[in-house]
Amino acid sequence: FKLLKGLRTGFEDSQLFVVYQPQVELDSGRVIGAEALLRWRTADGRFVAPDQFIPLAEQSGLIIPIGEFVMRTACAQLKAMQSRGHTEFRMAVNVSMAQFRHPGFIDMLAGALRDCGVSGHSIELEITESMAMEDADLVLRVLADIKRLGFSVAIDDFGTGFSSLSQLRQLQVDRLKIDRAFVQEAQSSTAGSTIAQMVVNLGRGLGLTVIAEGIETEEQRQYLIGLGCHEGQGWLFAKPMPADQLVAFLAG
Ligand code: G
Ligand code: G
Ligand code: MN
Ligand code: NA
Repeated sequence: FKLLKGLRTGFEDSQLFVVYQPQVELDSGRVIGAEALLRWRTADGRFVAPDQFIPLAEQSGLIIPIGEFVMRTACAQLKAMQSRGHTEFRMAVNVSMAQFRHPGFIDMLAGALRDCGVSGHSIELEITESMAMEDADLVLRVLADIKRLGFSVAIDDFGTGFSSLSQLRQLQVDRLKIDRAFVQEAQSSTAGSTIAQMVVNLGRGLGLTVIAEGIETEEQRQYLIGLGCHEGQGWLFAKPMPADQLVAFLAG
């Protein structure tokens, strides 16, 4: 309860901000985009982990204004990258089930695009695997509206939920994100490597792009390339960084 109160006043006092983690094409290393990640630094300088405060924001409804803040911040940053010549840059933004359920969600997205002067075609929304398998009718309906605005859609944390493969086939998604747990177990455990391999094959078989997260070593990068994984994200390439550093990172 105290944390929720802190989050509410922290949001009002601009303690929340967005960092960006580059995403690369695995074989060439070319930067193709970035994932926007929310951060909370309290007044006394401590960081609260997203795993702690995002569930709280979801339960309390605060995720609606906070999610809008993230979307608008990411869209404005995207616009800034585009005006520096990075016209192919793709911005990925995480969204919650609570946002999908909110009746104003699609209008919020359309408003953010309009006000920032960007197209949905340069933005990817990340939904988690468990979310994609929950409330199928609602998710299918909202996804259709999202696709109409031009957004692409990725399924985050793939491999950790309980996907219905027939449902996955129905969803209008563009990309699967292999959860970092499988990337990190891929070379040390048979189960980890089996799942990583299965997710890549499943994604490719469905005509989707596959991106692996949490890549920390060159060995992991080579292993994933060998599996046929297209894209990656992780400390090997870059940690999440503030907007000004992202601009410098792209400049090379
Ligand atoms: O940055 P970090 O690895 O600590 O992120 C932890 C989790 O928080 C990730 O699973 C990520 O998807 C989630 N997360 C980060 N930013 C946002 C956001 O803006 N909205 C939502 N819904 N989740 C986010
Ligand atoms: O949305 P998602 O939960 O997938 O967010 C990615 C999270 O993973 C972020 O919190 C980010 O800080 C974290 N992360 C990104 N790259 C790495 C990595 O290479 N190793 C580890 N351990 N965590 C990472
Ligand atoms: Mn994500
Ligand atoms: Na993830």
